[in-house]
Amino acid sequence: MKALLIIDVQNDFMPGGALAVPEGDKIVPVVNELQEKFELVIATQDWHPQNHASFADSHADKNEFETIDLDGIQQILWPVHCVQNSEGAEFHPELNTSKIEAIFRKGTNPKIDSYSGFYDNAHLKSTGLTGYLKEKGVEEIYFCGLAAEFCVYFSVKDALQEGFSAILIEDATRALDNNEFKKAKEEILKKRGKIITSEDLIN
Ligand code: VGL
Ligand code: ZN
Repeated sequence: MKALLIIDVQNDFMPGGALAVPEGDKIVPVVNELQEKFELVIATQDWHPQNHASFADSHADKNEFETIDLDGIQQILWPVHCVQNSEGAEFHPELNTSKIEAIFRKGTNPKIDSYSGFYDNAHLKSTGLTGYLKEKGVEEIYFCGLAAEFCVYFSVKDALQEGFSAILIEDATRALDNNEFKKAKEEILKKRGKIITSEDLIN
């Protein structure tokens, strides 16, 4: 059984959003087309409280995109984004949500960030996604969404570690920084993940 996992296709990651990923909106029609090829479609949603520790605004005299030590973990400080129930946290209005069977929210603990859809960044608390997918008989997870070198990459890594096959659909993601994405792709291949394009699935 295979599943499509749509990572954080939310307004704040789109051009004009609080944490805009260049060309982030270009993936939306591709993701919609891909969904037709899957019997099981799941999504994640970055879902932060207003005072989240990953926000630069939550720290006195810290700047956006600065890295700090947060309880022993390196944390990039982000602009305020994907605040629970805000418009920025909503899915892109053109994302087809009718096939999404479950939405796993992450980043809800104000004290720790969560890039992966499976675990927080300290790998202490699970979202329950592994159990959900295993119960559904999923063995292969196809990944798309934003941002390529953060939430998508961390989710792919965790999926591989949890024993799933993980396949990244390269043209159904975009990065904040393409150099970092290149390194992430090399890591994925090293860990026996796969990288394909949407054309390999559509047609
Ligand atoms: C993300 C940074 C902070 C992502 C979420 O979805 O890739 N990146 N929060
Ligand atoms: Zn976030």
